[in-house]
Amino acid sequence: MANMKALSEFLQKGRAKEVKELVQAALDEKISAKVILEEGLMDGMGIIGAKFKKNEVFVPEVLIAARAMNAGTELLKPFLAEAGVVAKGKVVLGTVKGDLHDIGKNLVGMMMEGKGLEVVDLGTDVPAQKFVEEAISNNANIIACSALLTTTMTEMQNVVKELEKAGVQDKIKIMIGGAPVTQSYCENIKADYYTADAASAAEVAVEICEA
Ligand code: B1M
Repeated sequence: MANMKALSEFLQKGRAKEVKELVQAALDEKISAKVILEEGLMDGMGIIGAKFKKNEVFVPEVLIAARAMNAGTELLKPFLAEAGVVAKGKVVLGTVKGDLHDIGKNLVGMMMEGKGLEVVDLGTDVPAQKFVEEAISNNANIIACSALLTTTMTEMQNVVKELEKAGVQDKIKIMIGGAPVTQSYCENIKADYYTADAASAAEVAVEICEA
């Protein structure tokens, strides 16, 4: 029987091959993608994060754990999709300028695609102007910004300003999220929506596109 504790431990050690094997074994046993994600992969990354904070592990260990996490989530991608859904809108997604964290952003993208939305993923380290240019040229309904650093989340305010400058703030909504981001920060910078996790982000995105 696939073991979520073992999955979490292999992720913490950055053992991508074993992580992939255990994720596949769990899927073969019909364990839900949500359980694998939350009790295996995110549990492991949460432990690594706590150790990183206490200087018990360092950037290289975190990086290989992150690679293992991305390898695992990639296998889950088709299982996070909902059967029979059709595209309801378009989202331009990215991690803001100066920020290289992409695991949460990738999850947001997968969940949104799973709900049938079309996602244009701009990657990491995306300047405010680029979010806006891409949203306009792709005729997107939503700009979705992720940030994991207190020093980079401020770029989200620039996205709001750039969108206003382009005069399309009524047509394109801005969603923000990531560990240091809060509802009150969202209100302060006059972004449109804050959500705390990837699944909620996908739900809100669908609501925006259907409105
Ligand atoms: Co970084 N790092 N890191 N790191 N790293 C954090 C974020 C940190 C909290 C660690 C710590 O000190 N405990 C800390 C930030 C402190 C702060 O600003 N308050 C930190 C730091 C300091 C740094 C460096 C500066 C370290 C250094 O170099 N000295 C450096 C910065 C590099 C840069 O970006 N310029 C750095 C580097 C790295 C790695 C490259 C090694 C690696 C990233 C690899 C990668 O992403 N490919 C890394 C990692 C992995 C982490 C931790 C350990 C894990 C992040 C993660 O992926 N979590 C993290 C500690 C932690 O979070 N506990 C840490 C799992 C992921 C699923 O969660 O991304 O939060 P998360 O996404 C969640 C929600 O936030 C939400 O949905 C997801 C859940 O469903 N969400 C959204 C995310 N985006 C959303 C968007 C939405 C809605 C919801 O709407 C649009």
